[in-house]
Amino acid sequence: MTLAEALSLIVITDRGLAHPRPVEEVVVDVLRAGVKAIQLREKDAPPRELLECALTLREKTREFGALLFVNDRLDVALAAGVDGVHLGPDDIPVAAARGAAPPGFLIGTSTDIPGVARDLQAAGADYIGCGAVFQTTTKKDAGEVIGIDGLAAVAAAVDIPVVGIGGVTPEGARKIAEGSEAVGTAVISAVMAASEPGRVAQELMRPFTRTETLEEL
Ligand code: TZP
Ligand code: MG
Repeated sequence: MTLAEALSLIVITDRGLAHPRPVEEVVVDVLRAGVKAIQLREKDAPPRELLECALTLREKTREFGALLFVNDRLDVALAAGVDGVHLGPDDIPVAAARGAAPPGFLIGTSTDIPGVARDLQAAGADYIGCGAVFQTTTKKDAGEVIGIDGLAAVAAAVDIPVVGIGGVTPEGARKIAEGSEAVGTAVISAVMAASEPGRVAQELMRPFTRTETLEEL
């Protein structure tokens, strides 16, 4: 499976939204449903707690052959031995992380500006999260809604995989797949707050999952 295929859906954690279920329970449900990328993002957790959570999720993701990323904290990601880190504009720069990380360690980053996306690719980023594509209430400083066109411009500017983020629902995922070269989406609330997270995850992945047609066989 390529990185782009694994990124057809990144499920991002939020224990507040998962409540009263433990966040691990929601993660296992989506892993069972076939999700291949999880990002641990717990903004309120101190590093020690984040590490504990990363170690727990590392076991689960390994069991299902899925990738695990830690948001914001390269130190926690390296200490937990996960697959990668997701670094935003306020975190340590991608080039600095690349210099400190072992070979094969994955670095995701965020931008909604095509020129910046090219620079991040040159700095060593493996994928880009781009948004907010749609209106979101989950991230207070998500900035302007960029729409499908904004996402399409970023995806067209780089060769590395781009995923759309921000207010993505199954309907939004279909629009993204139709209107851009993004390889998938990253979601928090659509999955974390769902009563059936695995079922919603499958709906979110479907538009990006290649099905062979007769002509291709
Ligand atoms: N970055 C841009 S929008 C966003 C992040 C982390 C929040 C996504 O959450 P949701 O609930 O899927 O809109
Ligand atoms: Mg960050």
